[in-house]
Amino acid sequence: MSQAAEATLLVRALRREPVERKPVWFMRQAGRSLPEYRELREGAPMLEMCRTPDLCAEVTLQPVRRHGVDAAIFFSDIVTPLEGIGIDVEIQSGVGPVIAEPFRSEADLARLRPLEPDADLPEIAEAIRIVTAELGDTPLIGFAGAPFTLASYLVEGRPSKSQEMARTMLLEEPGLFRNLLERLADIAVASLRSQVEAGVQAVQVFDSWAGSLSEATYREAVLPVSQRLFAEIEDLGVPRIHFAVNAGHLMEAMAEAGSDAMGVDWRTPLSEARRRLGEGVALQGNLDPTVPLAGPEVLERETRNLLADAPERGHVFNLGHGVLPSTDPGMLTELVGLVHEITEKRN
Ligand code: 1CP
Repeated sequence: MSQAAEATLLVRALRREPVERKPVWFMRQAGRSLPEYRELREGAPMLEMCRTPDLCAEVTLQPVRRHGVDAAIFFSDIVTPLEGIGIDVEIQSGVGPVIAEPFRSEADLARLRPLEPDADLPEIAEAIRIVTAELGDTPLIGFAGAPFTLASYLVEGRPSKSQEMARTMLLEEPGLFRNLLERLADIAVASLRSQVEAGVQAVQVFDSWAGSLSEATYREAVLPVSQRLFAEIEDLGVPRIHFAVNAGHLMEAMAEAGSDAMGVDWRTPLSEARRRLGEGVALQGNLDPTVPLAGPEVLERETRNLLADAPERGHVFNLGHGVLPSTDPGMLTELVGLVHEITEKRN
């Protein structure tokens, strides 16, 4: 990693080193809240965009130009690697990922061959190279779907509120489900390794739907696989963030997977997360994504409250989940300014 990359606010905050002011970026900062995104998206299927390096690079850069965030997140989706190995998946507008032939039995394991990023998804490394050249000193975050969350899409075949089919398979056929998770971990590792090689300076593993599991089930069925995933990217030397929604009950267990930082959703106060997790892990989050919808006074009040409750060291400001599509982009620009102003004063 270059000297410049070492020095970014994001990387230092994720390593719990002192920073002049807190870094801020937003999950789903690229996307439907931006008119310039909607204009480019017009008519282009999402996964096709992910295969077009210039478009992908442009959409990744849009929120950095507009809001002055301290990091870009690479524009792609957690199901892109599945498409890369030949799974028939489509991202339906207003729905999310839909799998043509959901994963149902042992025979389906054969469809989950290893990912070879250079051959299967060369567009991603190319887009990352374009983005990092344009970003200059602003770091780029790469990402992957965690095994359980990807498994839930494969088994359910589409977005699901409580992952009932996936959780049933986990209980009824634990060996098969474990094999599925192991293959998905291999795919995530291959994808993340190639993203880092192409230039991303931090990675986030999204286990968005892990919160539907009890702690005991998470520990038994998912944690060992996620632990292996994080261990197999440790040598890359970039900070690793681990995130789930509605998973306050799993916080300690998920932290045991071995990331450098935990993404916290808005339901758990950051001071509570710090108390439960200790000083050894950085925290990212966690403004309620509806706060930017509620007007400038609420935005300032809630941001000040959150920062007063957040640890001084090892905190990256973010929302507690993705930007809601109806968010006024002006409020996000405002929020970036607020976080910079408030945290600069304190240092
Ligand atoms: O314009 C459109 O209609 C497409 C909407 C869209 C976008 C912009 C989808 C469909 N994915 C994305 C991009 C995306 N997905 C990014 C890009 C970078 C950024 O954050 O700006 C990232 C990091 C993701 C990751 C992702 N995809 C997650 C994990 C994060 C999270 O929100 O919890 C998940 C669960 C998905 C699946 C997915 N893809 C798209 C949707 C609508 C969904 C969620 C569906 C569901 O509710 O299950």
